[in-house]
Formats: sequence, C-alpha cells, structure tokens
Amino acid sequence: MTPPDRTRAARSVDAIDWWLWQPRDLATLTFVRRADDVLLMRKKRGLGAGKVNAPGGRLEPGESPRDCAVRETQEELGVTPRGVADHGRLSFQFVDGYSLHVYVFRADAHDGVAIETDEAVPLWTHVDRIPYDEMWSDDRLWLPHLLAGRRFAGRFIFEGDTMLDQRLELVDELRSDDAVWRRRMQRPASAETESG
Ligand code: 6OG
Repeated sequence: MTPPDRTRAARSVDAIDWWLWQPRDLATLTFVRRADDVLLMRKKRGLGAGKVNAPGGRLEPGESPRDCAVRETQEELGVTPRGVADHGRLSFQFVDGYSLHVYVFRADAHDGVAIETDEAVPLWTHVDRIPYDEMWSDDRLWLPHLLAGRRFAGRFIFEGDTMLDQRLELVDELRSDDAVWRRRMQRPASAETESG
C-alpha cells in the first residue's frame, strides 16, 4: 500500500499528478439546511474525532455516494435528508500517504429529529455562526460556497490536522467522476497505489 514516492512526498498541490491520483477511500459529507440553520455535529470517533463536521463517512463496497450520504446521516444523527444535491468534490492527500476523496452534498429538507448517537452530537447551527475554528481547516474555504448554492472542486495537502496547500475552484457542472471509483473497484487492491 505504498503510494508513489512523488505523492507520498508531496507538500504542495502541484507536486501531485492528479490525473493519476487514486484515493485510498471514498467518503461523503452532507449539509442539511433548515431555514437559516445547518445541521452540524460534534464527531465522537473516526477520522476528525472531536471536531465539528457534517455527517458523513466512507462508502461501503458497491454503494453510490448519494446512498452513502443518506445512510451516514441516518446512522450518525437519526435524520433522513431529502432532495440531496451534489455540491462538491474534495480530494485530500495526507503526507503520511493516506488519501481520501469526498463527495459533498446539500439537502434542503429532511425527515426525523436529530438525536445524539454513539458517533456524534447534533448541532443545529445558524449559518452566520459556523464554528470554523473547531472544524477541519479546509471547511472555511468551501462551506460558504455550499451555503450560497455554488458548486466547487478542491484539492488539499494535509499533514495531520495542518493544511499545507490547497486549490479550490468554483465549477458550473460537477464532473461526473464516478470513473474514479469504478476504476478503483476494478483494480486489484495490490495495484491500487502503483499507477503513479
Ligand atoms: P470516518 O467517519 O469514516 O471519516 N473528513 C473531512 N471533512 C472535512 N470537512 N475536512 C477534512 O479535511 C476531512 N477529512 C475527512 C469525511 C470520514 C469522514 O471524515 C470527513 C467523512 O465524512 C482533511 O472515520
């Protein structure tokens, strides 16, 4: 599972050949809106435990990003998002070799009442009071765009919790990058990181 040296050593966005980049994991984030509030949560475990984030998690084998977004919101906060809209793609390369591609969704309706679970504490938060200091540091770059209804694609280099570099673009259309995961699903695990 050793990534190509060039990617492992990368400390800047430009040092990576993103065309060949293959994420280790695929995940989702889902922002449920209710009037001027957005449903955030304090995460109890997993990557980013202790931070404030939106519900989300890693895709199960064969699961679509949209299905994962709904399932994770149900599992973490007991709420079923409705009208889930695709808003962004975030590609994270960590200098320790881990990599993650995140599909970001927004839902302007939901069923159910948010509850605390083993995984998270719900935080309905006014959009003018988002606690960016308690969130991953990339969020302040793109979350305002999501809340304003814009679509985006971002690439980020992290060393632990520290963002070393980033590039964010606003886009009219989100490229259907289902190919990223279809290609990944078809590759033997041993070849997963050897294409660079
Ligand atoms: P598990 O729940 O499967 O972790 N995640 C990030 N979210 C933001 N906003 N910024 C980051 O910057 C993130 N890195 C990971 C995506 C996967 C969840 O963690 C989120 C998934 O919802 C580095 O342990």
